[in-house]
Amino acid sequence: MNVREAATALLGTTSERSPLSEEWPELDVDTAYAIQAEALRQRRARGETLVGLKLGLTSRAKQERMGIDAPLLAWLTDAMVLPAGVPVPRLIHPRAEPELVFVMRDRLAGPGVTAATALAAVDRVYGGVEIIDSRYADYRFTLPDAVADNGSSAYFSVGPVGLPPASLDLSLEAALLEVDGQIVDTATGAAVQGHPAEALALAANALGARGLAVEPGWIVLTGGMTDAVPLRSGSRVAAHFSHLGSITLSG
Ligand code: OOG
Ligand code: MG
Repeated sequence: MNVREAATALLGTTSERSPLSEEWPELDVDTAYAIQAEALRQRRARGETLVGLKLGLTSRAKQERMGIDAPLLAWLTDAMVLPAGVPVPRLIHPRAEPELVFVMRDRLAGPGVTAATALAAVDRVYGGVEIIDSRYADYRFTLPDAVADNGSSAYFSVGPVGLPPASLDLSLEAALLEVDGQIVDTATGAAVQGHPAEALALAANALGARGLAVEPGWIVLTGGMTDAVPLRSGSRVAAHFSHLGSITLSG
């Protein structure tokens, strides 16, 4: 199997499959990012537009659940945007996670980007919910598997309130995660690398090393603050943020 074949296979997956690393044991993280880039190329060739990027595995809750202790980057396209009120389309085994979301004003590229310079390049911060849907059975995968699978990305929804980042302390911004009326988890922005701007800086430095940048206007999901919860058909998941409003999704 080569990079193009792996990208095509993962993009075409509509039910649980075995991890790529089972048939490709020497798959490394760099090759996995090449697979991710090829999958993005194929998405763009079929008319999707790149709208930003996401970080994954930036909180301890997520790293511990997945058994992987390193963050990853993945791409977001317009086809992944879920407008408010639209039910989540049928997926393999979707899970929902609350995230802090940046919309960029300035271009940002490493090396040397700090949380402070990263935050200064942000236009607005929003609350959001990401719907992940790993193509791998039971969400069991290695870091290269997850990178190749574009970080399990499926859909994301951005909340109704966008604030200038200087107007609130994002390390203290809280999210309450609710499933069918019950609060099941809570976290603050500090769960994400100490401050979500640290995650943005990490992305800018990682992209800079690949000759890329975080571009103006891009949406950046900074990573699940809590563990993700299954989004069952007929159920309702909501994330309530302290200053950034609420997002409700139905499965
Ligand atoms: C990998 C994607 C992780 C996040 O926010 O941590 C992610 C996974 O958990 O399947 O999107
Ligand atoms: Mg996520």
